[in-house]
Amino acid sequence: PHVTAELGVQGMHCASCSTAVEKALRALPGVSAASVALLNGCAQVTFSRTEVSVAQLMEAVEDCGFDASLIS
Ligand code: 9UX
Repeated sequence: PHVTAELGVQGMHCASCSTAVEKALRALPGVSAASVALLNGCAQVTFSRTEVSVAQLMEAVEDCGFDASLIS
């Protein structure tokens, strides 16, 4: 079953930042949707918990050069 998590993404300053984070999240196996809001620094990610973990989602954000936190 897919669930949606909300991640905080700190340090994004332009649309290229949010696009890069979206691409990185969507490239992960098990992620079916990712939407990153630049202005409020928030990412909504829909994923299969059997295929990918929240820790891995946060790792992908951090590999883009941003700080990630779990909002809900
Ligand atoms: Mo935009 Mo983001 O010029 O690290 S790509 S600020």
